[in-house]
Amino acid sequence: MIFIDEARIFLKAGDGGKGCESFYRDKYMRHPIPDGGDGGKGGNVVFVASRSVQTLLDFKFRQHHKAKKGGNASSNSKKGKIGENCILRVPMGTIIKDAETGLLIRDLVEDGQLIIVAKGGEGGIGNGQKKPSKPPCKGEEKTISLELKLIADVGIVGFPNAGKSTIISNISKVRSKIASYPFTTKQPILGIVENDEDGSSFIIADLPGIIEGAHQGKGIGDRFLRHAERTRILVHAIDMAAEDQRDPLEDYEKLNHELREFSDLLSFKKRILVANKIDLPGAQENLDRFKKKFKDKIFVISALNNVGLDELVREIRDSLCLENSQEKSEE
Ligand SMILES: Nc1nc2c(ncn2[C@@H]2O[C@H](COP(=O)(O)OP(=O)(O)OP(=O)(O)O)[C@@H](O)[C@H]2O)c(=O)[nH]1
Ligand SMILES: [Mg+2]
Repeated sequence: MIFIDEARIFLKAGDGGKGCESFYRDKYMRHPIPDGGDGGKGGNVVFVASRSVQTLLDFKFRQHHKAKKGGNASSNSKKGKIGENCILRVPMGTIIKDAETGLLIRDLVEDGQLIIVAKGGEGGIGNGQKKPSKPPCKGEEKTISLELKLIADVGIVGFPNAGKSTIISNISKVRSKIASYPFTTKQPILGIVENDEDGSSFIIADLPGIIEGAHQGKGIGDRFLRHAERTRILVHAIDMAAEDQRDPLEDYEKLNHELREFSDLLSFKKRILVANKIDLPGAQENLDRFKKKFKDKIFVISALNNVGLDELVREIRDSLCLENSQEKSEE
Protein backbone atom coordinates (compact mmCIF):
# COMPACT_ATOMS: atom_id res chain seq x y z
CA MET A 1 0.00 0.00 0.00
CA ILE A 2 1.29 3.45 -0.86
CA PHE A 3 1.75 5.69 2.09
CA ILE A 4 -0.12 8.93 1.55
CA ASP A 5 0.75 11.66 3.91
CA GLU A 6 -0.87 14.65 2.27
CA ALA A 7 -4.30 15.34 0.84
CA ARG A 8 -6.31 18.32 -0.30
CA ILE A 9 -10.05 18.05 0.09
CA PHE A 10 -13.21 20.07 -0.31
CA LEU A 11 -15.81 20.33 2.39
CA LYS A 12 -19.37 21.53 2.23
CA ALA A 13 -21.45 21.72 5.35
CA GLY A 14 -25.21 21.35 5.02
CA ASP A 15 -27.36 24.38 4.21
CA GLY A 16 -30.05 25.27 6.67
CA GLY A 17 -33.59 24.12 5.85
CA LYS A 18 -36.22 26.66 4.81
CA GLY A 19 -38.51 28.19 7.36
CA CYS A 20 -42.21 27.93 6.61
CA GLU A 21 -44.78 30.63 5.93
CA SER A 22 -48.16 29.29 6.83
CA PHE A 23 -51.35 30.29 8.67
CA TYR A 24 -53.74 28.34 10.75
CA ARG A 25 -57.36 29.19 10.35
CA ASP A 26 -60.71 27.70 11.09
CA LYS A 27 -64.18 28.90 10.44
CA TYR A 28 -64.56 30.78 13.78
CA MET A 29 -61.38 32.79 13.42
CA ARG A 30 -61.34 36.29 12.12
CA HIS A 31 -57.57 36.44 11.91
CA PRO A 32 -55.53 33.41 10.91
CA ILE A 33 -52.60 32.59 13.20
CA PRO A 34 -49.15 32.32 11.65
CA ASP A 35 -47.79 28.86 12.44
CA GLY A 36 -44.83 28.22 10.10
CA GLY A 37 -42.01 26.25 11.74
CA ASP A 38 -38.27 26.84 11.54
CA GLY A 39 -35.96 25.07 9.14
CA GLY A 40 -33.49 22.51 10.50
CA LYS A 41 -29.83 23.36 10.92
CA GLY A 42 -27.50 21.94 8.28
CA GLY A 43 -25.03 19.19 9.27
CA ASN A 44 -21.41 20.00 10.17
CA VAL A 45 -18.30 18.47 8.70
CA VAL A 46 -16.45 17.00 11.65
CA PHE A 47 -12.98 15.48 11.85
CA VAL A 48 -12.14 12.81 14.39
CA ALA A 49 -8.71 11.40 15.12
CA SER A 50 -8.83 7.64 15.29
CA ARG A 51 -6.30 5.05 16.30
CA SER A 52 -7.73 2.62 13.76
CA VAL A 53 -6.92 4.80 10.75
CA GLN A 54 -3.31 4.67 9.54
CA THR A 55 -3.15 6.74 6.37
CA LEU A 56 -4.80 9.54 4.43
CA LEU A 57 -5.24 7.21 1.47
CA ASP A 58 -9.06 7.37 1.47
CA PHE A 59 -8.90 11.13 0.97
CA LYS A 60 -6.77 10.67 -2.10
CA PHE A 61 -9.64 8.83 -3.75
CA ARG A 62 -12.53 10.87 -2.37
CA GLN A 63 -11.94 14.57 -2.27
CA HIS A 64 -15.43 15.99 -1.87
CA HIS A 65 -17.24 15.59 1.41
CA LYS A 66 -20.67 16.97 2.15
CA ALA A 67 -22.86 17.06 5.21
CA LYS A 68 -26.65 16.81 4.82
CA LYS A 69 -28.96 19.79 4.45
CA GLY A 70 -31.34 20.72 7.21
CA GLY A 71 -34.95 19.73 6.54
CA ASN A 72 -37.54 22.30 5.51
CA ALA A 73 -40.10 23.30 8.09
CA SER A 74 -43.83 22.88 7.72
CA SER A 75 -47.00 24.33 9.12
CA ASN A 76 -48.33 23.66 12.59
CA SER A 77 -44.94 24.97 13.92
CA LYS A 78 -43.20 21.83 12.78
CA LYS A 79 -39.45 22.25 12.69
CA GLY A 80 -37.29 20.86 9.91
CA LYS A 81 -34.98 17.96 10.68
CA ILE A 82 -31.41 18.69 11.68
CA GLY A 83 -29.04 17.71 8.87
CA GLU A 84 -26.77 14.76 9.54
CA ASN A 85 -23.12 15.56 10.25
CA CYS A 86 -20.44 14.28 7.92
CA ILE A 87 -17.84 12.60 10.12
CA LEU A 88 -14.38 12.07 8.69
CA ARG A 89 -11.90 9.84 10.50
CA VAL A 90 -8.22 10.64 10.19
CA PRO A 91 -5.09 9.12 11.72
CA MET A 92 -3.76 10.49 14.98
CA GLY A 93 -1.19 13.16 14.18
CA THR A 94 -3.11 14.73 11.28
CA ILE A 95 -2.67 18.45 10.84
CA ILE A 96 -5.62 20.29 9.30
CA LYS A 97 -4.95 23.55 7.51
CA ASP A 98 -7.01 25.96 5.50
CA ALA A 99 -5.66 25.30 2.00
CA GLU A 100 -6.28 28.84 0.82
CA THR A 101 -4.71 30.79 3.66
CA GLY A 102 -2.35 28.10 4.91
CA LEU A 103 -3.55 28.79 8.45
CA LEU A 104 -3.56 25.98 10.95
CA ILE A 105 -7.04 24.85 11.91
CA ARG A 106 -6.14 22.04 14.29
CA ASP A 107 -3.53 19.43 15.04
CA LEU A 108 -5.41 16.24 15.93
CA VAL A 109 -3.16 14.28 18.24
CA GLU A 110 -5.24 12.13 20.57
CA ASP A 111 -7.52 9.24 19.82
CA GLY A 112 -11.12 10.49 19.75
CA GLN A 113 -10.22 14.18 19.56
CA LEU A 114 -12.69 15.99 17.30
CA ILE A 115 -13.26 19.34 15.67
CA ILE A 116 -15.95 20.91 13.52
CA VAL A 117 -14.18 22.25 10.45
CA ALA A 118 -17.16 23.41 8.37
CA LYS A 119 -20.28 24.58 10.18
CA GLY A 120 -23.76 23.80 8.98
CA GLY A 121 -26.01 26.76 8.14
CA GLU A 122 -28.72 27.84 10.56
CA GLY A 123 -32.22 26.94 9.48
CA GLY A 124 -34.56 29.69 8.24
CA ILE A 125 -37.03 31.15 10.71
CA GLY A 126 -40.66 30.59 9.93
CA ASN A 127 -43.50 33.01 10.51
CA GLY A 128 -44.75 31.15 13.59
CA GLN A 129 -42.22 32.88 15.82
CA LYS A 130 -42.46 36.27 17.46
CA LYS A 131 -39.18 37.03 15.67
CA PRO A 132 -39.21 38.18 12.05
CA SER A 133 -38.90 35.45 9.45
CA LYS A 134 -35.47 34.82 8.02
CA PRO A 135 -34.15 32.86 5.08
CA PRO A 136 -31.89 29.87 5.86
CA CYS A 137 -28.10 30.26 5.95
CA LYS A 138 -25.70 28.42 3.67
CA GLY A 139 -23.39 25.78 5.12
CA GLU A 140 -19.70 26.70 5.14
CA GLU A 141 -17.54 25.63 2.23
CA LYS A 142 -13.82 25.08 2.69
CA THR A 143 -10.84 23.70 0.92
CA ILE A 144 -8.47 22.21 3.41
CA SER A 145 -5.19 20.39 3.38
CA LEU A 146 -4.43 17.40 5.55
CA GLU A 147 -0.93 16.50 6.51
CA LEU A 148 0.12 13.48 8.49
CA LYS A 149 3.28 13.41 10.48
CA LEU A 150 3.89 10.01 11.94
CA ILE A 151 4.21 9.90 15.66
CA ALA A 152 7.12 7.70 16.58
CA ASP A 153 9.56 7.98 19.46
CA VAL A 154 12.58 7.17 17.34
CA GLY A 155 13.35 7.66 13.65
CA ILE A 156 16.13 5.90 11.78
CA VAL A 157 17.86 8.13 9.27
CA GLY A 158 20.77 7.47 6.94
CA PHE A 159 21.84 7.10 3.34
CA PRO A 160 20.13 4.43 1.21
CA ASN A 161 21.40 0.91 1.85
CA ALA A 162 22.92 1.79 5.23
CA GLY A 163 20.91 -1.04 6.77
CA LYS A 164 18.07 0.91 8.38
CA SER A 165 15.41 -1.65 7.50
CA THR A 166 17.64 -4.46 8.69
CA ILE A 167 17.98 -2.72 12.05
CA ILE A 168 14.24 -2.20 12.54
CA SER A 169 13.44 -5.73 11.38
CA ASN A 170 15.83 -7.18 13.93
CA ILE A 171 14.82 -5.11 16.93
CA SER A 172 11.04 -5.05 16.44
CA LYS A 173 8.38 -7.40 15.14
CA VAL A 174 7.84 -5.37 12.00
CA ARG A 175 9.26 -6.68 8.74
CA SER A 176 10.50 -3.89 6.55
CA LYS A 177 11.62 -4.85 3.05
CA ILE A 178 15.39 -5.31 2.83
CA ALA A 179 17.34 -5.29 -0.43
CA SER A 180 20.72 -4.31 -1.75
CA TYR A 181 19.44 -1.52 -3.98
CA PRO A 182 18.85 2.06 -2.84
CA PHE A 183 15.38 3.37 -1.94
CA THR A 184 14.04 -0.05 -1.06
CA THR A 185 12.01 1.63 1.66
CA LYS A 186 9.56 4.02 0.03
CA GLN A 187 7.31 4.78 2.92
CA PRO A 188 7.85 5.07 6.65
CA ILE A 189 7.29 1.82 8.52
CA LEU A 190 6.55 1.80 12.22
CA GLY A 191 7.73 -0.92 14.57
CA ILE A 192 7.15 -1.40 18.28
CA VAL A 193 10.08 -2.46 20.41
CA GLU A 194 8.85 -4.04 23.63
CA ASN A 195 10.75 -4.47 26.83
CA ASP A 196 9.86 -7.85 28.34
CA GLU A 197 11.30 -6.89 31.70
CA ASP A 198 9.08 -3.94 32.55
CA GLY A 199 6.40 -4.06 29.83
CA SER A 200 7.41 -0.66 28.44
CA SER A 201 7.76 -0.07 24.72
CA PHE A 202 8.80 2.51 22.18
CA ILE A 203 7.86 3.08 18.55
CA ILE A 204 10.58 3.30 15.95
CA ALA A 205 10.14 4.48 12.36
CA ASP A 206 12.11 3.13 9.44
CA LEU A 207 12.43 6.02 7.00
CA PRO A 208 13.38 6.10 3.33
CA GLY A 209 17.05 6.82 2.64
CA ILE A 210 18.25 10.40 2.49
CA ILE A 211 20.74 11.60 -0.10
CA GLU A 212 22.69 14.76 -0.68
CA GLY A 213 20.33 17.60 -1.57
CA ALA A 214 17.42 15.97 0.24
CA HIS A 215 16.52 19.24 1.93
CA GLN A 216 16.00 20.71 -1.55
CA GLY A 217 13.81 17.81 -2.57
CA LYS A 218 16.32 15.36 -4.05
CA GLY A 219 15.54 11.65 -3.78
CA ILE A 220 12.46 10.69 -1.82
CA GLY A 221 13.74 11.12 1.70
CA ASP A 222 12.95 14.82 2.06
CA ARG A 223 9.23 14.26 2.28
CA PHE A 224 9.91 12.03 5.20
CA LEU A 225 12.25 14.31 7.04
CA ARG A 226 9.07 15.95 8.21
CA HIS A 227 8.15 12.71 9.97
CA ALA A 228 11.51 12.68 11.61
CA GLU A 229 10.72 16.07 13.14
CA ARG A 230 8.11 14.47 15.31
CA THR A 231 10.31 11.78 16.76
CA ARG A 232 12.04 12.39 20.05
CA ILE A 233 15.38 10.97 19.05
CA LEU A 234 17.09 9.91 15.84
CA VAL A 235 19.22 6.89 15.12
CA HIS A 236 21.71 7.82 12.46
CA ALA A 237 22.90 4.70 10.60
CA ILE A 238 26.14 4.71 8.65
CA ASP A 239 27.36 1.96 6.31
CA MET A 240 30.88 1.66 7.72
CA ALA A 241 31.83 -0.90 5.05
CA ALA A 242 31.13 1.62 2.28
CA GLU A 243 29.35 -1.02 0.18
CA ASP A 244 28.12 1.67 -2.18
CA GLN A 245 31.65 3.09 -2.55
CA ARG A 246 30.93 6.25 -0.64
CA ASP A 247 33.17 7.37 2.18
CA PRO A 248 31.40 6.80 5.54
CA LEU A 249 33.07 9.91 7.01
CA GLU A 250 31.63 12.00 4.22
CA ASP A 251 28.26 10.28 4.60
CA TYR A 252 28.19 11.40 8.20
CA GLU A 253 28.99 15.01 7.36
CA LYS A 254 26.57 15.10 4.45
CA LEU A 255 23.69 13.74 6.44
CA ASN A 256 24.39 16.20 9.24
CA HIS A 257 24.33 18.95 6.66
CA GLU A 258 20.99 17.77 5.23
CA LEU A 259 19.37 17.67 8.65
CA ARG A 260 20.74 21.08 9.53
CA GLU A 261 19.50 22.60 6.30
CA PHE A 262 16.10 21.00 6.65
CA SER A 263 15.31 22.46 10.07
CA ASP A 264 16.67 23.46 13.45
CA LEU A 265 14.25 21.04 15.01
CA LEU A 266 16.04 18.17 13.33
CA SER A 267 19.58 19.32 13.80
CA PHE A 268 19.19 19.84 17.55
CA LYS A 269 17.47 16.53 18.13
CA LYS A 270 19.26 13.98 20.25
CA ARG A 271 20.99 11.52 17.95
CA ILE A 272 22.45 8.05 18.43
CA LEU A 273 25.18 7.28 15.97
CA VAL A 274 25.46 3.75 14.61
CA ALA A 275 28.28 2.17 12.59
CA ASN A 276 26.70 -0.71 10.69
CA LYS A 277 28.09 -3.62 8.62
CA ILE A 278 31.12 -4.02 10.85
CA ASP A 279 31.29 -7.67 9.72
CA LEU A 280 32.39 -6.67 6.21
CA PRO A 281 35.99 -6.17 5.10
CA GLY A 282 37.26 -2.62 5.35
CA ALA A 283 34.68 -1.62 7.95
CA GLN A 284 37.09 -1.69 10.89
CA GLU A 285 39.64 0.51 9.07
CA ASN A 286 36.92 3.01 8.22
CA LEU A 287 35.75 2.97 11.81
CA ASP A 288 39.27 3.71 13.06
CA ARG A 289 39.51 6.67 10.69
CA PHE A 290 36.06 7.79 11.78
CA LYS A 291 36.93 7.70 15.46
CA LYS A 292 40.07 9.71 14.86
CA LYS A 293 38.17 12.45 13.11
CA PHE A 294 34.93 12.57 15.13
CA LYS A 295 34.69 12.35 18.87
CA ASP A 296 30.98 11.47 18.90
CA LYS A 297 29.99 8.28 20.70
CA ILE A 298 29.27 5.56 18.14
CA PHE A 299 27.56 2.18 18.47
CA VAL A 300 29.23 -0.50 16.43
CA ILE A 301 26.86 -3.12 15.07
CA SER A 302 26.23 -5.71 12.45
CA ALA A 303 22.49 -5.52 11.94
CA LEU A 304 22.58 -8.51 9.62
CA ASN A 305 24.22 -10.75 12.20
CA ASN A 306 22.37 -9.27 15.15
CA VAL A 307 25.56 -8.04 16.78
CA GLY A 308 25.41 -4.98 19.03
CA LEU A 309 21.64 -4.53 18.68
CA ASP A 310 20.84 -5.24 22.35
CA GLU A 311 23.21 -2.48 23.41
CA LEU A 312 21.67 -0.16 20.83
CA VAL A 313 18.15 -0.83 22.10
CA ARG A 314 19.31 -0.22 25.67
CA GLU A 315 20.85 3.10 24.66
CA ILE A 316 17.63 4.12 22.88
CA ARG A 317 15.60 3.29 26.00
CA ASP A 318 17.94 5.22 28.26
CA SER A 319 17.90 8.23 25.95
CA LEU A 320 14.11 8.21 25.78
CA CYS A 321 13.91 8.08 29.58
CA LEU A 322 16.27 11.00 29.80
CA GLU A 323 14.28 12.99 27.24
CA ASN A 324 11.12 12.20 29.21
CA SER A 325 12.51 13.47 32.46
CA GLN A 326 13.88 16.58 30.77
CA GLU A 327 10.50 17.29 29.18
CA LYS A 328 8.81 16.87 32.56
CA SER A 329 11.20 19.22 34.31
CA GLU A 330 10.62 21.82 31.60
CA GLU A 331 6.83 21.71 32.06
N1 LIG B 1 27.08 -7.59 5.60
C1 LIG B 1 26.10 -6.86 6.08
N2 LIG B 1 25.12 -6.48 5.27
C2 LIG B 1 24.11 -5.74 5.81
C3 LIG B 1 24.09 -5.36 7.18
N3 LIG B 1 22.97 -4.62 7.39
C4 LIG B 1 22.33 -4.55 6.22
N4 LIG B 1 22.99 -5.21 5.24
C5 LIG B 1 22.63 -5.36 3.82
O1 LIG B 1 22.64 -4.09 3.22
C6 LIG B 1 21.61 -4.00 2.22
C7 LIG B 1 20.70 -2.83 2.51
O2 LIG B 1 19.99 -3.06 3.71
P1 LIG B 1 18.61 -2.36 4.05
O3 LIG B 1 18.28 -2.71 5.47
O4 LIG B 1 17.60 -2.63 3.01
O5 LIG B 1 19.09 -0.83 3.95
P2 LIG B 1 18.22 0.50 4.09
O6 LIG B 1 19.09 1.49 4.78
O7 LIG B 1 16.92 0.21 4.70
O8 LIG B 1 18.06 0.92 2.57
P3 LIG B 1 16.96 1.86 1.86
O9 LIG B 1 15.62 1.45 2.33
O10 LIG B 1 17.15 1.61 0.42
O11 LIG B 1 17.31 3.26 2.24
C8 LIG B 1 20.89 -5.35 2.26
O12 LIG B 1 21.42 -6.15 1.25
C9 LIG B 1 21.24 -5.89 3.63
O13 LIG B 1 21.21 -7.30 3.68
C10 LIG B 1 25.17 -5.78 8.00
O14 LIG B 1 25.25 -5.52 9.20
N5 LIG B 1 26.14 -6.52 7.39
MG1 LIG C 1 15.09 0.47 3.95
